[in-house]
Amino acid sequence: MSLLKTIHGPSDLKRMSPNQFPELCQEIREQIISTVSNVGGHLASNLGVVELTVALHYLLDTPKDKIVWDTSNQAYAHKLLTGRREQFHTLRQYGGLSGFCKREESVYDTFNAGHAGTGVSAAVGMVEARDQLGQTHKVVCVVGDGALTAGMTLEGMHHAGGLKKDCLVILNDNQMSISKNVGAISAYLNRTFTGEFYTRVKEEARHFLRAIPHIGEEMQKMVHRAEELAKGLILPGLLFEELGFRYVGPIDGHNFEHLLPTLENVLKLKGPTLLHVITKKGLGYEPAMKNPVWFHACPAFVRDTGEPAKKPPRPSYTAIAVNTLMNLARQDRRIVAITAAMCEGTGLNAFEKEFPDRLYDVGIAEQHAVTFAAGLAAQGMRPVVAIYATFLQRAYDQVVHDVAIQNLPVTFCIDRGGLVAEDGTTHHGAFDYACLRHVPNMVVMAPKDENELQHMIKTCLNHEGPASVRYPRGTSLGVTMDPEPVALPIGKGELLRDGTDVAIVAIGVTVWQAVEAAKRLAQEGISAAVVNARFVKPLDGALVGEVAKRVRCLVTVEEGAKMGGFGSAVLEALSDQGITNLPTKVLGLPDWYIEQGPQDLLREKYGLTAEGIYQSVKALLAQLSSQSTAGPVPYDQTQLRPHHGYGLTVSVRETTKHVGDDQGS
Ligand SMILES: Cc1ncc(C[n+]2csc(CCOP(=O)(O)OP(=O)(O)O)c2C)c(N)n1
Repeated sequence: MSLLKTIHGPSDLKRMSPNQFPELCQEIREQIISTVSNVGGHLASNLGVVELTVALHYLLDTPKDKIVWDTSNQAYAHKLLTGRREQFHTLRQYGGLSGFCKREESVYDTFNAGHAGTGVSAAVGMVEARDQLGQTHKVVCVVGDGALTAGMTLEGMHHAGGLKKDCLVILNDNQMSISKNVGAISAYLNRTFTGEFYTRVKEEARHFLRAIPHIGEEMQKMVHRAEELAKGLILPGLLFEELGFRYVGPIDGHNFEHLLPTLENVLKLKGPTLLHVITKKGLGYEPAMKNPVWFHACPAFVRDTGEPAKKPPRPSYTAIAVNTLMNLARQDRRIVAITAAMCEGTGLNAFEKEFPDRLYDVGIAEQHAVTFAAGLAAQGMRPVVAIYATFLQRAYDQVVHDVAIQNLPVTFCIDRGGLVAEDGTTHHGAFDYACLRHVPNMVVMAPKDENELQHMIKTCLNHEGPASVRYPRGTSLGVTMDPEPVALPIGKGELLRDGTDVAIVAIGVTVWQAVEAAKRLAQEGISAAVVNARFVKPLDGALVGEVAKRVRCLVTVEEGAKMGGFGSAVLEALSDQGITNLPTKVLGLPDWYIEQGPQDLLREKYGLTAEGIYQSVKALLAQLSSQSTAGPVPYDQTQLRPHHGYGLTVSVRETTKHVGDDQGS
């Protein structure tokens, strides 16, 4: 009889005997491994926190007591124990469970996350709310050693230490961010448990798999050994004590004999407390233990071998970008690359291999990454910040205040621009065009394909000021590559097709979709011009204006938020040129948060495919013909459509077939 199947919520867990927990954990691991092998996800982090999650839900009175999971990429066991086991197979899929905590998904999810380092601040807010409201529940934040390097975590601890309110921070220390954790804080944590204790925990973990058939017996031995070792090894966490936290630990996060009594005791302590728990990423699945970096956030894989289920047919945009960067770095000693804990994701691990002393992994510290780049640029270097669009959001002020005002030559390689699929709402790169295009001095580019990408990277590095190039998640198109990257003229778009009925002005990955749409329109006798804008800023207003003058209407396309984005730039350019009577339509992401789902599906849903563009052009032309007989076109109601996710009940008027509900949560 499965133990996990008997758990419909934490109260069922409380009815169990702790003796059953090792078996339960084994079942939880099984469930996580089999689901993630099908749908992909954050495997290694989740396998590392199974015991900790069971212990927390056993001892706390959730949902009255609050658990805040920092980043919340490690909340799968939490989901399984809080009534979501039956939906677990839908994890990270369109309409399914989120891979992160979502308040709209469960009362047990106390705070939405996806970006690292927000947990402590949110927990401190909850502590204050509790006290302000005269409540008595407990607030516990689980934060990883990677997220501990985020400035926000330290800001939160700094505040909490000063407030002196009851609050427990659990440091889930697996010595890994996505890759090996870096920097002085990580080195500090290392020193706290160097030597036997940590080595032993690792040893125990290694034997874990072998131990499973004889759980009881082996566990007892492990407990005994760990207890022996722990004696006298509990070193003060000076750093945390100085920040006003009582430090307890380190303890073995896979050992219930330690976890349960220690947690029970620290939950009774007054004031801010930090419990240091040592865990092992990937525990319970050998391939993930061997390669926790790949299994941090992996695609679907073959369970028996740990190999990816599918191999991409062509290199990714990321790989092309980094190859270009390496090519240019060979010729220019001033080029250095910076990542904020995303060496693998941004492809910079290849750069690091060739230029180990020209790659900086600054930890989860996007703000620092950007200002650090500004400092390098101020002294004559050519820094390249490779960063996901979504994480650049955190460094907005640094882009403006530290880079752009001083017109410093920092290159931003903005990866995962646009829709990113399964990671969903917190990870889509929706706002970068809008965030960057109003920043004076900034050049904002997006290539139509990988060949243009290499030229744009060269353009950035040639430019004597800040410049960005944004490219999507996924496989490149397979176009022929020019032998060498060449700098493009800044602010010049290209006219890919001329036409007289409609102008489709597109940017980035939407350009080829626009060309496809134009071909289809041509079959119906509709003559469509297609402009590849290349630059969101400086926009080629002259080209747009010239084409606009010979068509009857104009459509813009971008894979980004419509508000203040590329389409807005085109409309402003038309208005600046006095072209005010041309019917227009802006295609892009609407004013609500986009749900998780496959890129193709979301592109279709939001009308950003060739078919969607074709339909929008036809609708606009139809409006034009009806307008000539029936007066002005009414204001597009889709602009008014309210946010429809997150449990809010609102009435929705569907006005086009390409926008729809935010059903992801
Ligand atoms: C602001 C931000 N930058 C980068 C990331 C990408 N990221 C996701 S998880 C992770 C590592 C987190 O490490 P840690 O906090 O130790 O948690 P673990 O996964 O090891 O449990 C990183 C860098 C992110 N989510 N948020």
